[in-house]
Amino acid sequence: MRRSKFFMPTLKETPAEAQIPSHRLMLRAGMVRQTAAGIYSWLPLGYRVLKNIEQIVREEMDATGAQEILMPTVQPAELWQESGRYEDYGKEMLRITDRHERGLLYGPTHEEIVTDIFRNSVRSYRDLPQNLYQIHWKFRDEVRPRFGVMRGREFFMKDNYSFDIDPAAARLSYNKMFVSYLRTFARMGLTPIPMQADSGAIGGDMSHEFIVLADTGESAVYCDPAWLDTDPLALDIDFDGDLQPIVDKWTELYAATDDKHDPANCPLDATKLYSGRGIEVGHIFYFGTKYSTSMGATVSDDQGKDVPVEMGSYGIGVSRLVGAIIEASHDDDGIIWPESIAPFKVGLMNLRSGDEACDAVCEKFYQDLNAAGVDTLYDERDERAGVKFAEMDLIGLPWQVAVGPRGVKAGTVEIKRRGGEREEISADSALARLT
Ligand code: 5CA
Repeated sequence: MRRSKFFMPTLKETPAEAQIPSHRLMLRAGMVRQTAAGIYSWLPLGYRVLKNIEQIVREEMDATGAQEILMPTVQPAELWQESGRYEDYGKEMLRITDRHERGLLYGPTHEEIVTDIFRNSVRSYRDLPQNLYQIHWKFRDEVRPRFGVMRGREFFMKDNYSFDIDPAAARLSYNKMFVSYLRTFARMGLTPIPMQADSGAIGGDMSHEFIVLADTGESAVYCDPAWLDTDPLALDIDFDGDLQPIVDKWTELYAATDDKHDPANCPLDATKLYSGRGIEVGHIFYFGTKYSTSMGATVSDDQGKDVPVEMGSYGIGVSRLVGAIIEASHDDDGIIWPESIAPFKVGLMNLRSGDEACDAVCEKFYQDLNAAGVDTLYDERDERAGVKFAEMDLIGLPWQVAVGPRGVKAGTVEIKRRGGEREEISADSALARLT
């Protein structure tokens, strides 16, 4: 992509309304624009990141055997009256009346819809287990939307729902999601810490929040420092095997948010405890037959008896993750994207646009990167070098390559990892390193 053509409305000034680094940086880098309180439009740079995160979430969901569906954002009120949550949900639910005076709502979550699909489609234990997911918009009319996409009113979520014949099978489904979440967040360069949690408005018996560490996080976290040395990507995981040992290994280490942490009952000495701040990026729930009983979602078991299906639901804050990753990875100059989700891998800067030799080296380098399938943002504008360097640091691409007249004469380009040291090497070696 050529910078002169790319729609990336960066800001020089720090927007006054933004209180935390991710919100400031996302606005300054032209990733998003606020359309209304807690409601954002995603511009090309931000949308690329959102899609990369979505794709990692999708790949990890597919690896567990879950299947992707797409449910409507607008839902009928009747289904929520059946489950008993229509009144309970309160003012966070955006209620809509259509021209026939029927009650609709913009979905804050999808347990009711998916339970309705299930009860109309599945009759027998032979069709279980099932696990259905979607990646889509939700709306919650938060009292205080803040911190940009981290606490929005409209936000992008991966939500999935498991259906099993009995509690033991439901536990297997829960474990799959637990382990899959560890992998998902680790692939984004994050350190995920699962914590036992309350099930709140979703309800149920067992629940874990997945918190990632970031200094500006909303929750205080206390945990065994061993958490910080565990690498989920090093685990050999077989989703058809018994995952209980992995879940046990991860949950026997101490971890709690401040509302749960009780120094008097903490098994670790205060001096040995890691304390920091974190952001909730995922939440999983096992709630048994809460919705299947109230909504009549039953299947016949192997004795021919009708039983309510056992369910769990599992959420990942996909749009929140964009902010969370920035909170976990930035410096004074801007964002530092992990390579797995970066909007482009390489930022190529022509430091003397219009100079024949520089233009020729840059054009060839750009074409070679494109031919090798390396996503590149090529800044060929007629701008000062300082402006280009500052913008590249702000938008945080993993690699920067600068081409100037001095280097071109010497047969070199300057290559730098975002946040690392500059190196002068030949254009060919630079290309080899990036492809
Ligand atoms: N039905 C369940 C699981 S699908 C559910 O809705 N869970 S949740 O309420 O915990 O939301 C799942 C995830 O969505 C949260 O862990 C969080 O990362 C994200 N999320 C929740 N509220 C917001 C919000 N207002 N803005 C951005 N992300 C949010």
